[in-house]
Amino acid sequence: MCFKTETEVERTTKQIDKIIRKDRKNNYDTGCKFVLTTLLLLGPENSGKSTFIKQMRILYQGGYSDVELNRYKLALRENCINSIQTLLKSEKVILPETLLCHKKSVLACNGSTLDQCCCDIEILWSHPIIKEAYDKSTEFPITLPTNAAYFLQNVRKFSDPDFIPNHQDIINSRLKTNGISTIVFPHQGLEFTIIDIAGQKSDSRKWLHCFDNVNAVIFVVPLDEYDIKTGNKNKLEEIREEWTSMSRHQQFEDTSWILFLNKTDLFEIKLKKAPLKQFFPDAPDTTEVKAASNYILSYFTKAFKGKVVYPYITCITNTDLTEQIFQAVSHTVINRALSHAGF
Ligand SMILES: Nc1nc2c(ncn2[C@@H]2O[C@H](COP(=O)(O)OP(=O)(O)O)[C@@H](O)[C@H]2O)c(=O)[nH]1
Ligand SMILES: [Mg+2]
Repeated sequence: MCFKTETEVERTTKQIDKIIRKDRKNNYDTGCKFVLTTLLLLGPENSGKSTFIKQMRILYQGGYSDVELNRYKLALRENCINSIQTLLKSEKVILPETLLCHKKSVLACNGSTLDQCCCDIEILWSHPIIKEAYDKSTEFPITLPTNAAYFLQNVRKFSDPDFIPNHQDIINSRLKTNGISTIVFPHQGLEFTIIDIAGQKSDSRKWLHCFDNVNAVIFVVPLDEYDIKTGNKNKLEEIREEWTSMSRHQQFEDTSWILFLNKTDLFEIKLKKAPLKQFFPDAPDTTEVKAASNYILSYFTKAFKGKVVYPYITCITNTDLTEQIFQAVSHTVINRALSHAGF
């Protein structure tokens, strides 16, 4: 989505205000008083922005309502069927005769009829040809959902009519965000508002002024996309251009910049299969995650145009780690706010 008219901007600002007022009312009902702090999440699609907001929700707002759990249940079933169908539809996956009936059954199903092909998915997923296709999927012209293996391993659980997603299921799910999502919660004596502007990439001048009072921008980079090409560019190169352009924006002149190099777990697995040096010739010849992420870190910090950047290597699906990182981020934001105020 991008804002084309002034009314769209106004509508979105109102939408954010409404969510903030609602969350704030809940917070004030607990009797707290807060200093306001706003964090803006930026970064490409699929980098982990919504997952970060989900973690904040679990950590600081006590989780999800029944209606939301139901939405995630449906999303997980969709994620699961989508993962196996994507593999089966690849021209590179040639199945033996004995598996064709299972393929047919799976291709005829959708998220709401997952239970009817649960056994077929289990048989296919345990077969070496499908496992191999999954391992090599980045070499094929297909895009598997992140965490496809998690969805396929859990097909029986997701198909159960009484299935209720737990936090881990929700964190691993992919529910595409359209438009802006916001969360407001008290933490360390501050009221945090975190805004995820999702896919509003084009023409940032149209929407950036909706976010006047941002204390820090968190820019999320999916480390595991170093081996993906978009057009004639590497995906990380494309993301770095966005990073440069956003960090030089005068709107964020006095804003703290926080860089999340995310999906370290997937990065670590991928480094063993696809050497970083193959895609970035001046990278160290290593499969070691620390050295490889340090290289990507300097790749991004060299292209940074703001005043100061605080980098973190993250795995946002890990709740404990994300809690620790958020503690550090909030300290940074508080300290910067105090030094700006002359303390
Ligand atoms: N394994 C792994 N998956 C992640 C991580 N961060 C996000 N994801 C998954 O990546 C997918 C996309 O994340 P999402 O937060 O929706 O991306 P967004 O488009 O930036 O909002 C989801 O399935 C998440 O569970 C991570 O650190 N590790
Ligand atoms: Mg999202």
